[in-house]
Amino acid sequence: MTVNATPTSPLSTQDYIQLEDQYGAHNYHPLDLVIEHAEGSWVYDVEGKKYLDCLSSYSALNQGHCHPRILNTLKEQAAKVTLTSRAFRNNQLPLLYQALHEISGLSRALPMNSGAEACETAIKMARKWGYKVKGIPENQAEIIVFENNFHGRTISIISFSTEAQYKDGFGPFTPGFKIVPYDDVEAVKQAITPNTCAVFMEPIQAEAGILIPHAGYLKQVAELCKQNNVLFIADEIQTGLGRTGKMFAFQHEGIQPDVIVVGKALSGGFYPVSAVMANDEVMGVFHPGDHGSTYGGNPLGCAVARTALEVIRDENLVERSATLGEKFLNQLKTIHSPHIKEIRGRGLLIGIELNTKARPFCEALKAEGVLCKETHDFVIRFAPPLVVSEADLNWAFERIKKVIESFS
Ligand code: IF1
Repeated sequence: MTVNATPTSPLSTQDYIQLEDQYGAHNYHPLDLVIEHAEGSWVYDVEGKKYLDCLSSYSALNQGHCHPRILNTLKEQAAKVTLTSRAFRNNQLPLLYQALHEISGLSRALPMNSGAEACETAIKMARKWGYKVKGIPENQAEIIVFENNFHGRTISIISFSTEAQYKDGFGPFTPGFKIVPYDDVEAVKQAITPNTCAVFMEPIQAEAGILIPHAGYLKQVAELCKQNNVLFIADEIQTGLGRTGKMFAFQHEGIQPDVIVVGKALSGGFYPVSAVMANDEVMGVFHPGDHGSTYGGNPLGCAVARTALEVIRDENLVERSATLGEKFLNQLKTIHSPHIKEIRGRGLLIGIELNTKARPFCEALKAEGVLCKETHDFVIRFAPPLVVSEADLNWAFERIKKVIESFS
């Protein structure tokens, strides 16, 4: 079948799906709606049907779709200068550095584009710190990571994935990572050696099914790190920037990591911008030529990111996430169904763990106008934009309740 769009015969949902199937790599299994435009918490498909977005592109849209303030910055900056490369300076990067310092308390930042690149950067930085500052013998540095982690798709990152599918067919892998069970302080303690340069973790394991460690865990791991001169690296790419009801998820335990990695909502969904933050002693290991990126730190991305951070502050998105998240979680807990194993969440990052496959529930919710995605087969993840209204959440709740309670 050939598919051709003309002004009189626009493409249908099936046409787009067919084109995608025919010409695209099949590395995804998306829900079959084709989004045409979006605003705030709502998306509209090519048939004009509207849906409440309860995924927010995996927390990249904390500020909601097409936020007018960020859009304005994007337009204005795009008309001025978009890319300088780091061969020259631009007048937006310094201002983003300052904004990142203000939210993190860490003295320096390094800009990249995707989350995976920022995680790679943190790994390189931790290793170099291990050799140059801690004095680990060459090529012996070890990084402690966790079962069921998710930090991206590059070869080095999948090298320490415990998800067979993420590794299958992609070897050989990068050595230097020690995998221990999550939420087990003793396991970290046992794994630390004089060659350990860092502990690298998600403060809440989102992809693994919204796994929230027990109270005190992060604090105890952070203390272990201090005692052993090991860097604590927090991957806040998904949990950061307000998603869990704090600016960063580690703040629930009042700790200060040595390194923080952010991405996703750093640009409010407009543009890939990520960053690694650390203090002088750690960031100081990078010298000119050690590391970089063509687009990392470009003025368009930096301007967009700075406005995206301002929106989080000016619209009290951290507080909204905390209050709305608690209300929504309590509402969800009133749903009674033999299919539900556990409901857990922090802020507006919520998972409903089922004792059956979650995908059919997500399909049924889509038919009701609520978009969400299963994670790890058995968990439905809810992560609406933090600008979502209470009324819209109530609307979603009614539909979620109906779908789950009527599921046979
Ligand atoms: C996909 C998952 C979520 C992340 C954390 C780094 C990255 C991610 C904590 C890498 C990315 C995304 C990737 C996206 C789906 C999504 C995801 F299910 F795959 F695991 F959110 F849970 N650290 N997570 O969550 O950032 O390089 O993608 O910018 O389709 O792979 P990235």
